[in-house]
Amino acid sequence: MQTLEEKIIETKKIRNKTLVSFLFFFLFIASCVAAWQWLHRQPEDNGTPRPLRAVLNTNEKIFMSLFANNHLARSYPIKDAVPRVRVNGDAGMGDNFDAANWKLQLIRNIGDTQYISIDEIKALPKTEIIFDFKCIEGWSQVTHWAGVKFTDFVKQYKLDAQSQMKFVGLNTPDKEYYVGIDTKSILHPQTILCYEMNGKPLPMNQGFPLRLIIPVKYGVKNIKRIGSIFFSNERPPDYWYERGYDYYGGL
Ligand SMILES: Nc1nc2c(c(=O)[nH]1)N[C@H]1C(S)=C(S)[C@@H](COP(=O)(O)O)O[C@H]1N2
Ligand SMILES: [Mo]
Repeated sequence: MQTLEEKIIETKKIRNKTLVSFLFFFLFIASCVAAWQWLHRQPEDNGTPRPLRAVLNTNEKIFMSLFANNHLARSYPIKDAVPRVRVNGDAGMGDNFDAANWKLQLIRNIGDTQYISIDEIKALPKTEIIFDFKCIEGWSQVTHWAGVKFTDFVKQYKLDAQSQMKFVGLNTPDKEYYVGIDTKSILHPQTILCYEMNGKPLPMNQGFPLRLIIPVKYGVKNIKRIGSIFFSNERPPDYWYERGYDYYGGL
């Protein structure tokens, strides 16, 4: 049996413990708020506070070092491909586009641009891919595409010197949407310059006449309505990178 005195002491102990816990809880919350405020007082680097950008850059280095050409995105049987493919993103997809006179601008070097028609591209070996297309917004769907492997395009147009460079840049004809991709990823065997979806020419809102399909990357890098392609050792401008996402965009 506890004496009255012992009971009082025990109650006091519990009260002290509760107070200390509350104090710690309060300090914890306060330091979270302070850290958050500090983070947002830091200078920005392409749409995100500099410390967060540093984390993204480190992650990117790790992902790049793990990348391998024999690591394929999973492919699916044709019956799994959805018939109605979601349309997402319309930057650079304005109405004032002259599809009939479109030619791909292949910028081989500064001041040396080659113009390539869609028929010339369709004449190259055709590759199909059915894979799970993933958007950073959190949705994904199994979709079916066809076009020419980027490596076959490189072979056909003798871009050996260019493909030694670190990055490839792609722009829409109006330059409203643009992506930069590390050359290793664009030379991955599943990357295609794509002109067909579900066995038919690409619909206008999905990038007619030519888009990029790059299964090793998130949706953002799968640029629709390609206008020009160039090569560079510096990171080309990238639409979503400038809005705070990581540059690499790998899966
Ligand atoms: N020109 C252009 N290409 C783009 C975008 C865009 O806004 N403009 N959005 C990207 C994003 S975020 C995704 S998820 C995919 C969506 O492709 P879909 O519309 O064929 O589903 O396109 C990518 N390519
Ligand atoms: Mo996306």
